[in-house]
Amino acid sequence: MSEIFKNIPEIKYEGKDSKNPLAFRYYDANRVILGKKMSEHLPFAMAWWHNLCAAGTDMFGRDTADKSFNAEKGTMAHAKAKVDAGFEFMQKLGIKYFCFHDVDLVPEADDIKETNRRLDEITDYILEKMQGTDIKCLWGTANMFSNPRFMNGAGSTSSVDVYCFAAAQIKKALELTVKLGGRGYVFWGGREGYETLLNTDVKFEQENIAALMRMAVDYGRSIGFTGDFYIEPKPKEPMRHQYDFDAATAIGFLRQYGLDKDFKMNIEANHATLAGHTFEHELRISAINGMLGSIDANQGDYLLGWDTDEFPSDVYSATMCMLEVLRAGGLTGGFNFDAKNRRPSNTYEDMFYGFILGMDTFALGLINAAKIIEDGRLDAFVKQKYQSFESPVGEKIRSGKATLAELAARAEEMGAPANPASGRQEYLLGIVNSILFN
Ligand code: XLS
Ligand code: CA
Ligand code: CA
Repeated sequence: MSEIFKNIPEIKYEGKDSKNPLAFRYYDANRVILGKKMSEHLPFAMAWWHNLCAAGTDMFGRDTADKSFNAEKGTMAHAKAKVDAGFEFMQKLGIKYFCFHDVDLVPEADDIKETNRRLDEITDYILEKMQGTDIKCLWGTANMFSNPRFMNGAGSTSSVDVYCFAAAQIKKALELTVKLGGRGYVFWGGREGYETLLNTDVKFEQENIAALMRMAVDYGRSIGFTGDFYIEPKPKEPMRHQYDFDAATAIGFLRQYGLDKDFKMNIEANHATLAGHTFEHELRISAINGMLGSIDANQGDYLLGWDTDEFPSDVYSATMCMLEVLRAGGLTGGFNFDAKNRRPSNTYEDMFYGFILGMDTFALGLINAAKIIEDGRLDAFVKQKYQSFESPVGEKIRSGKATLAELAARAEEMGAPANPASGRQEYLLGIVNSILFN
């Protein structure tokens, strides 16, 4: 097999003064931060679909990039060429994980038995390539949103036959995830939502989605899948209303249907902002519920109201993200660059620049977040802010022993309480800036 990304060397750490475009300026895999190597803090992953499949097509125009990798598209030879390209790409960048949808790996046949045969063949080939490397699958998933059969959803479809088809795809994708050593299995509810209540039974649809997830958990556990199942929340696009709007909604759904022990969240930055939240808000809500599993590392554009899936370049946001991840004790999943080059960035070099940008951005985020934690002023401020709850009455409230009548009596006794102390937001933002730009 010949080299695909000719003229692109292994990407190395050269330090912040390097002007070499094909080098890391901040991501230094072996650098130890808060007792752990950067590479352990940041298990990066390549998204098969964006990196090896998407070639720039949008609603207004066709491909701008060539992702044929010297093979005829739509053939198994092309599927294998993508594997070769993917492994060369990951090895040159030091990426240890990949994520995939079933249909990213092989061209889908009309007959699912044939598609599954192709999937067996390609995953045998991926396994072969994995040997002698430390590359593994981060998570797998089934694409249950592109094919027209899923126009009314997969778990939420109105057709019992389509529902069975979705079950078949999940079954196979789970088997492949186990075969490739995957840490997780994702449900992104691409068409699990609705356009109008005039034609939709929401309760019926949500119950069916939960039943499909329950069957997936049972089957996954029966074939030795010990990882986490993830819901990846997204509020809209493609559907007008998506059932997994945000982390809080998805967590409520999982609890409602008794799925919360097997599932965690896969939080995507761009989906967080589409839901009107910050990335760090979604991470915090997941973490405090014990459900911070994995991250789709990308970013949106504040001028555009859709899912632009850009490579992360916003160091401030990456810093806030890494603060949440460090405080939560790390991820059981990883950081999947669910990101694509802009349409005019259409060369092989651009594919590498995207990852170098993303990896350096998260390395900076990690370095900054560790400094903020070591500095201690932010954490100390938050602790101090709630200090009044360390009083006897505060402790009674916190331990669930207080009564409303008792608290009301105390309020009557004291008259009007003093205003709480200042939130000092500007002071705290100043601390963050002084740490970021010291
Ligand atoms: C789409 C999602 C999708 C999931 C996997 O917006 O990000 O790519 O990550 O199905
Ligand atoms: Ca995603
Ligand atoms: Ca996305």
